[in-house]
Amino acid sequence: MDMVHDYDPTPLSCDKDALKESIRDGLIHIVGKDPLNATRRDWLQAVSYAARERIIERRMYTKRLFNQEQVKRVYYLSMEYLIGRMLVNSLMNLGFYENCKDALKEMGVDLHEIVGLESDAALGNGGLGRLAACILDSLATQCLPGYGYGIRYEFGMFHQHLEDGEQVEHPDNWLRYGNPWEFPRPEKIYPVHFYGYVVEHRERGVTRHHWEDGEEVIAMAYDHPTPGFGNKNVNNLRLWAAKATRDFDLDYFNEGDYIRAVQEKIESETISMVLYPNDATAVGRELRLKQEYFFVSASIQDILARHLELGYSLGELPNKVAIQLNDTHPAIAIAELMRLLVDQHHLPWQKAWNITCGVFSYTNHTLMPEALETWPVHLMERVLPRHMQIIYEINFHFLNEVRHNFPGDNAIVQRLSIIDESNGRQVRMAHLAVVGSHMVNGVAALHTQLLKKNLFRDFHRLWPERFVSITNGITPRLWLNQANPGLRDLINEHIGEDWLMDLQQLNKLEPLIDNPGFRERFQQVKRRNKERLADMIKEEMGLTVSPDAMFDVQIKRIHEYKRQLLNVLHIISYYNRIRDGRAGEQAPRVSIFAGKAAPSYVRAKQIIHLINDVADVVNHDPMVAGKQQVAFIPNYDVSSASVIIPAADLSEQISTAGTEASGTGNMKLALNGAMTIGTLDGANIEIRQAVGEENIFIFGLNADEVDHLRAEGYRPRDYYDSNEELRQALDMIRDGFFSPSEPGRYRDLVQNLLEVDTFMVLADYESYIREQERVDELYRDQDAWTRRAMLNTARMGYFSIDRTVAEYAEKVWGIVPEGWN
Ligand code: 26W
Repeated sequence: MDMVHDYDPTPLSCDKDALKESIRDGLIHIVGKDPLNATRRDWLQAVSYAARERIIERRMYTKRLFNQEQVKRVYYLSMEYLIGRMLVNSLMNLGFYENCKDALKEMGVDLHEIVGLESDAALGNGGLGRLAACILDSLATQCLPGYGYGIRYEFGMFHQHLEDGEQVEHPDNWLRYGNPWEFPRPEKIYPVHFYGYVVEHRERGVTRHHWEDGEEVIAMAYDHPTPGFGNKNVNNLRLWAAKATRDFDLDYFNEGDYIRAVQEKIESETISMVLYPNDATAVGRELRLKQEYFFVSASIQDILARHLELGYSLGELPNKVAIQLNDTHPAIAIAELMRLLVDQHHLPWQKAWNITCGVFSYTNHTLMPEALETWPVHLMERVLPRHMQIIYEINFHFLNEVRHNFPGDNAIVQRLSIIDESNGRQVRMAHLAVVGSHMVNGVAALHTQLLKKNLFRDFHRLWPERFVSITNGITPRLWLNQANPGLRDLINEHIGEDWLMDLQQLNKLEPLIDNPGFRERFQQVKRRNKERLADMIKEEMGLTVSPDAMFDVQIKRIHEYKRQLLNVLHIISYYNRIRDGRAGEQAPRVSIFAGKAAPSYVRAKQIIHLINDVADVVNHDPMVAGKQQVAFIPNYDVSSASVIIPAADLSEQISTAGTEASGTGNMKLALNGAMTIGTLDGANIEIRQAVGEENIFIFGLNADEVDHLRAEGYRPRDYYDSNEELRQALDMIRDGFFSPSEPGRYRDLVQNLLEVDTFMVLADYESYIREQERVDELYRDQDAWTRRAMLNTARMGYFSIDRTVAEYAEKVWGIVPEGWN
């Protein structure tokens, strides 16, 4: 009768002995190895299988419960998920990390030694992809019925190597040793159609559309169950892989062209082969459009199938289904749902449109113009002919509404149109996303304000109530509990573990800052984390850095707007001060960088080269030995972030005001007791509010001042002319001081700064240097510094992803928790 409870949810015990038995069993029967000569990787597989068995049981139970309770579900559509390693996360979320460690120990295996063998699931570029992973963790932890949909890329984010200081990309063959965390679902397959043409015909007085000919690819599901922390809820991330329709096209066989048959199969499977490594620049490539439609079509088909299978009507969709678009990458979903409702289910246009708008909502993650996706109409017409028609029709109805609201204003019609006619006819995906959604959100307060003021100004005039701000967050389960065991234990000892589910509890640490013993413990934790990072730097780069120095950290994608160059200019100026004997008592510093450049982003790669050239000079100059070092840690990913972040003293968040939508690294670093030096950009503004002005270093122009300066005519050369230290640093770069083997290497880079400087590096230089002096001064008073760093940790509760997700659940999705603890 009671469908949930006639299934025993936990037949497998999680005590040490049961785990031991599972691991041994998995090693022998799944991995196929004799415990006597199993490798460490074999043991890793075996432990992973032991965890997976327990996860999947809970998944089944959760699914039954959600079905029985007829919950509303949210589906998160994202091209990217930057998950990282799974084993420790799974064991900790399930609550048997310690038991597992003990079980392994009794079998002679050290858990610590095998976790590093797992490859990162790096199915994302940066902020947007990591946010998606944090959101999945939070949905499961808060017992919210939330499902991720994405692409199972065969190759994720490339591995970055450095050769003579330059980035070289290597493929990320992450599935090489198999993936114990996925469940292939060969029966969960959907056809996805490309190309061809549309035929119209009349059927009982209505026009129907048939999309005919073209190519078909099969999307096959791979499920990745995602366990919540501290409960028994397990949600699901479903990733789609492309498979050929038939293994081989029989026609070619009949024609005797065997090779051609194999080739076609391979070509259709390339759709899910590789993640585009672009962060913040749209790629107008056909394969990218096919990737987007491929995973969207499969996901929408799957969502509709589940909805109907559960016995709901299509009219009930907005009551049972919410779909979140993670940026515009999946925005074609709006046209796809319309197509399925109108062409396949024969709903009248207006009814289908009301359903569609009721279901979708859209998160914008960037204001950068080059990141805004547009597709040439002719490309969309060729690849997705029916969708192009549907977009025209959506636009037709929409523009009628615009004309009705702004009679006679033809300019606003052109500005709002989904089709950009000024640029050789392009489909503006952000416009499609706004028109087809009931809610649109920015990811920090300033970002949302700027969306309303600039990018979506006219939309905001039309539909002010559609826009909300939901500030990003991070999961404390990964970014504090797992990444920083020292700090975690110290916190638990004093305030218990409630903060793991309610990060605001960290404010209970505040009174402890007056406790010298606690401050000392806090310092010791940081010190040990710095030693751990120093070991990693030694091992990976052969560079010895001193944990006595301040660790000054900038870790993020390399992009001009993030202004790694500003940091470099400070490094050079500090270097010159030491050499000229002007540095005084300044504290020793290690400037640490990590981050990847998009392979086609020439200027970003040049910035990496420059950082390494500067590092080479600084690290070998006896005059600055013991005072200054520079390290570029290769291949920044979730795993290296987990080591770098807990070790940071200073967090560099120095983007040009108005360019960084939110930032989430800024939150991870502050939560782990790093002080921030930053501009009034993105979530830095809210971090300042939370931690207090005295506990953050703010410098530079604010977003309004940037606008004004640009409007009145920015002249970077004036700053060069009037600031001697700046001039000296720029001259050194330009004249080859750091690149003696190729003195002209950075000539055009410097020239660009002097003549264009789009991101106003020179305008903010002086204020940045002054703020860095204040940083130095405070750092030399270790006790004062530690107090402020602790206050950062204690006051970062607001930036929990659980608060973010609760806001989405309430304001956007209309879903509520369901489950047991
Ligand atoms: C189509 C190419 C492309 C690829 C990725 C364009 C744009 C993107 C993303 C929107 C870039 C991104 O990751 N944005 C970051 O999103 C984070 C999560 O909201 C924010 O914290 C960062 O500020 C924002 O840069």
